[in-house]
Amino acid sequence: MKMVIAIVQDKDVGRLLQSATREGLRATRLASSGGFLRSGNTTLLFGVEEERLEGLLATIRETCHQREEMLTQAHPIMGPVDAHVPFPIEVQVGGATVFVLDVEQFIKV
Ligand code: 2BA
Repeated sequence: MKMVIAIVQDKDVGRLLQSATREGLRATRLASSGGFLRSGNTTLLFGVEEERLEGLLATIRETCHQREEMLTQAHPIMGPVDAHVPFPIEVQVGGATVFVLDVEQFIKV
C-alpha cells in the first residue's frame, strides 16, 4: 500500500475528490497553507493499493491546474529581500505537489 500526500489548490479540490470517490478511492482532507505564499491550500491523504497508484496520479494530473498567483509583499520566511525586488511578483502555483510514501502497516480497529 502507498500513502499519497497531495497538496492542491483549494479551487481544484472539489473536482479531484469527486473523481477520486467515484473511482472508489478514500481520502482525508486537511486544511493547510503554503509556507511561501502563506495562503490556504488543501492537503489530501490517500491510502491506495499499489495497483491503483497510477490511476490516482492520472486523476490528480487531470483535475489540478497550474495558476498564476500574485505575491504582493515579502514574508519574513523569505529572509532578506533585495530592496529592488519589484513587488508584486507573479508566482506559478500547482497543479499539485505530490509525495508517495510506502505504508508499513494499515490498521483499522
Ligand atoms: P507555497 O509554499 O505557498 O508556494 C506557492 C508557490 O510559490 C510554489 O508553487 C512555487 O511556485 C513558489 N515558491 C515556493 N517556494 C518558493 C521559493 N523559496 N522561491 C520562489 N518561489 C517559491 P508549488 O511548487 O506548486 O507549491 C504549491 C504548494 O505546495 C506550496 O505552497 C506548499 O504548500 C506545497 N509544497 C511545495 N513543495 C513542497 C515541499 N517540498 N514540501 C512541502 N510542501 C511543499
